[in-house]
Formats: sequence, structure tokens, C-alpha cells
Amino acid sequence: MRAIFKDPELQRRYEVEGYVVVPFYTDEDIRELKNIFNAMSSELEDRGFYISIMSKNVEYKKKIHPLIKAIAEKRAENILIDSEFISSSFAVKNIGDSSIFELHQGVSFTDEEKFDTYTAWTPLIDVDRNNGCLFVLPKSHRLWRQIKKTPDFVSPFRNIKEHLWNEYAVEIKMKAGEALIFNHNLIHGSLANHGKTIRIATLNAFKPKEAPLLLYTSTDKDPNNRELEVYQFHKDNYYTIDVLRKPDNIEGVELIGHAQEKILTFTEEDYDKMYEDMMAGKVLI
Ligand SMILES: O=C(O)CCC(=O)C(=O)O
Repeated sequence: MRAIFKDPELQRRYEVEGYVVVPFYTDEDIRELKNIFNAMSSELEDRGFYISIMSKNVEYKKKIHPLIKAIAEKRAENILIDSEFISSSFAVKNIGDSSIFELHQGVSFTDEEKFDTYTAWTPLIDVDRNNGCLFVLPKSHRLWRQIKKTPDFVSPFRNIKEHLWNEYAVEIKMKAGEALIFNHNLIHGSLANHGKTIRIATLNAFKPKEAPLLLYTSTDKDPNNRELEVYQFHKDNYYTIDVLRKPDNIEGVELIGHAQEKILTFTEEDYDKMYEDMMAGKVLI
């Protein structure tokens, strides 16, 4: 994969660990983003955890994406090489137990055999384990590769999450305005917010400029049919999708082919072995 960070040391850490933390928004950016959020928060659903791209309200998403992007792109261009925005959204964690976001990986936005995709997650308040910081599993992006379709992706580590939390998850405490930039294959998640205020973060997802923007989907209800449809987005409008339906009603979207879905199931021993092998220098992907 080609370098995505201007700073070679950041690139090295990103390749090894799957993430880096860097200064990102200024105090003024944070004020502006909070104002944008507050002005439109009535559009958000009343759920424990919520990402604005999940909204059913397309008009809301069309407003939110460019407003966040306009602020984030001034910061991203100092850090990233030739990267394009896929979607910019708010990730909202209300107070209470239902705001946990279990361990997961990002969906495939392109052909991950050829290109990385990566997200800058930036909290607008200081965060730690008590109020909704991210936890990551360092190096997990290097363990295996498979297409992560949307919706209803069957995660290979669905049965061993407690083991992963206990043995591998690392708390990433962050200051407001810092960005955790992580590879979409990295396993990550966040605990419930037990702080005093709602936790708002922005999510800016990127791809290398030359990578095609793809969506792998199946809306077929037959559990034995593993054929996925592969759509390519030719316009900058990925953020308008409704994840529960095919994107064939969106301008500039083309069905370019099909791919086979692979269902994997890891036991604790499988995961530990993959991790040990990777640490011993065996190339897994
Ligand atoms: O905002 C959070 O707490 C989690 C966000 C996240 O993990 C994601 O969007 O993939």
C-alpha cells in the first residue's frame, strides 16, 4: 500500500499499530462544530449511540457532510497525502448503558487488497474510558482480510468479544480536537458514556484519491446466498446512502460486478494463534 501520511514516522506507526493520534481541530474548529451539531441536533434520533450517516433524513445528511468536511479538510491536508473524503458525520454517545458500541471493523469502502481506507475520529470533548473514548486492538488490522459488506456483516470475532476486550483492547485517552486516525481493518469500539455530558465526535472517512469508492452489499434474504453486489460511486455522494437498501437510486452509482462473501468464525484460540504468528513475524496478509 502506498504511504498516506506526510510524516514518515506517523506512516510507520500507522502501518505497525493500525492507528496514530495527532493534533487535528483548533479550539475555533471545535466551537464551530459544536454550533453545527447544536443547530441540527433535533434531526438526530434519540438512541444511546448514533452516527449521523445512519439517519433516514437524506436532506440532513446532505447538510452535515459538507459542513464538517469544510472544517476537517483544512486540517487533513496538512497530515494526509492525496486522500479524498468519503463521508463526514457526527458520532454521538448519549449518557447511559445503551451507548456502548461493541468491537467491530469498518465496512469495506474499496478493494482492500489494493488500497487502505482510514478514518479520523475526533472527540469534541476530552475522553477516557468513563465517557466514551475509543478502545483499539493494536495491530489487529494485520491479522486477516475479508470483504466487510453492509448491511448485516457477520463478524468473525462475534463469539469472542469478551476475550478481545479483556486481552487485547487498549484505552485511547484523548484531548478534545485530537484525531485518532485508524485503518478500517483495525478492531475498535467504545464503552458506554458514564460521564456528565453527551459525547460528540466527528468521523471523517478517507480513501486514497486513486482508489475506487465501492459498496459491497447484499439485500438478499437467503442466508445461503453469499453473492455480493459491488457498486462504484462516481460522484462524491456516498454519505447519502441508506445502508439498508441498494444504492441504485443514487446519482452516479454503477453496479460493476459481484463478489463472494466469506463467513469466518474465530475461536479464542484461533485469534490468539493469529496474533502470536503475526508477532513472530509471520506474514498473514
Ligand atoms: O464514536 C464511537 O464511540 C465509535 C465510533 C466507531 O467506532 C465507528 O464509527 O466505527
